[in-house]
Amino acid sequence: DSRHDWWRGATIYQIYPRSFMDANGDGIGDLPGITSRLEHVASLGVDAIWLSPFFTSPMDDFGYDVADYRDVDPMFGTLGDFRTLIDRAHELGLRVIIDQVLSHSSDRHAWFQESRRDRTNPRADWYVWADPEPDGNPPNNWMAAFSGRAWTFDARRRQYYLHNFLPSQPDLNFHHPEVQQAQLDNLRFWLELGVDGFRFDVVNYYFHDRALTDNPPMPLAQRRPGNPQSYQCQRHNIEQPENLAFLERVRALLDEYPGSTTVGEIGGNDPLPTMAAYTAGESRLHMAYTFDLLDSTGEARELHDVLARFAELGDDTWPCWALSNHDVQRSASSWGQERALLALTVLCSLRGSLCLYQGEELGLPEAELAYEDLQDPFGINLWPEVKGRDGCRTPMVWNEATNGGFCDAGAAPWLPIESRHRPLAVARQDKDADSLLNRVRQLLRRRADSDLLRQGDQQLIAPETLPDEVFGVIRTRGDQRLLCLAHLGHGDAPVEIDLEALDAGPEEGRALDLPGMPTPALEECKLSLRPGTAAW
Ligand code: TEU
Ligand code: CA
Repeated sequence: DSRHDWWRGATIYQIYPRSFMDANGDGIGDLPGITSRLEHVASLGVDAIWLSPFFTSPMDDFGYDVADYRDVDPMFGTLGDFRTLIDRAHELGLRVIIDQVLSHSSDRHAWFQESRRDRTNPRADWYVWADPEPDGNPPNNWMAAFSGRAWTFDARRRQYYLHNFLPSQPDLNFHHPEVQQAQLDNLRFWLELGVDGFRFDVVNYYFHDRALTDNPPMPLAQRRPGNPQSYQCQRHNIEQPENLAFLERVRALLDEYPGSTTVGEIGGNDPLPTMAAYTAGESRLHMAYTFDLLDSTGEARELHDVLARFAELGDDTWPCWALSNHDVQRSASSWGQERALLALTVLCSLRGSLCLYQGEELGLPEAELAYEDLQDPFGINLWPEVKGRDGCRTPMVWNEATNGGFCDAGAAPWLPIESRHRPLAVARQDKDADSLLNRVRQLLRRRADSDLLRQGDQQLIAPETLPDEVFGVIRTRGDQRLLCLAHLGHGDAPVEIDLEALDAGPEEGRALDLPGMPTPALEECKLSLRPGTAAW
């Protein structure tokens, strides 16, 4: 049934609940707030929403530290509010994908409370515990992502426990069959509630090497200054072969709910082979979320190389591309604000599914924050070397009121509203037919209505056959062919592209009108393309 394949080529809109819409005036976004703004999301023409975590949590990592996998944090509302949200989303034709942070829990989770009590309790091995070295040091050299060692000593058990992130995010021990079963049961709980799929947080972090082998050092060239985890290869703390069998169990569960889907966040040092393995043969994950374009600055060669590497994995691997999310600098800042539409036009030309991050449709730049404003432990711990993640997490701007319509004027938003965002608010762009928001709506509809764009094959055009700084792909489906070009260079001078030389200039070919782009001059198979524009 092709309806069950809706996720192939779909556009997924990521909502960060804390920062989307505050309905009860406490300055923090919540589920009723999201429900009240779903019409905006539906107006974009996207297929689904992905909700970052809204589960019970002490919020040390803003919800990526779950204390109860089956309940809504009171800050965000109730399970009843979530049911209302799903119903409204479905009414509007939006599927609902929720984040699942299975790899680690919060240290406030009842499982960890029990596990840390002593070495003999029923959940003693649900987390990764290890004795200190004779000198008292941790059992190996593994480092955590947000600074320091991946091991914290627990005085009661007189043992270290593993955490790949904050000390308050202990890693679950997936080698334990009961842990696997407990997490599968949690997934079933949400499937029964009617969710359409999951975004799996750090899906390649579930298993660790039981021998606790030291990680090798990272080659100098690949270290990111200030980020301790980048000083060693993530080899033994993550990504163990046992995960494949677990993902097959996950898939078997999902297959009981036709039309449901999964997208796995796959990071680490060498994610490509992992993506291939995790999405192979329709028995594991549906989609592999890729980090590769998240730090793109919009250069033709860079885009080509990323896609070429990915293409080597073959057609079996279904990517999910994103230019922005809640962890990285907003794409309007990495590409340049005047290139926000160009960036999305390129994104929409790619084979794979797409993730759009809230505010990307408005062209919001990264917020500039003072140290005093920072909330993210990653940014605070590693300041000033690492920029942190608060700059992409400031609240959405719905109108031009003091708090951007995100919360009441009297409330204090949990992160400040960026003043440069207010003139880009939804209400203002709504009224302007030429606004980025309205262009993005047209663009996304174009993609939504095209089987070729959503599911067609893709062939990269070799940079050597194109003028400098021009990026291009050819999409094909049946007897349809679409050539997508983007001039990512700067300056004013147009370049001329000989379509015949690209083997892409059939007589009946024509240039399509693209939202917000000049109609390209196409004469005798010669296309003229200006810097900063795209042509299909
Ligand atoms: O992020 C995983 C991830 O990529 C981080 O290790 C990354 O290094 C960090 O965000 C700095 O850029 C996921 C979530 O997206 C993130 O928000 C969580 O903090 C993290 O997992 C832990 O659950
Ligand atoms: Ca609220």
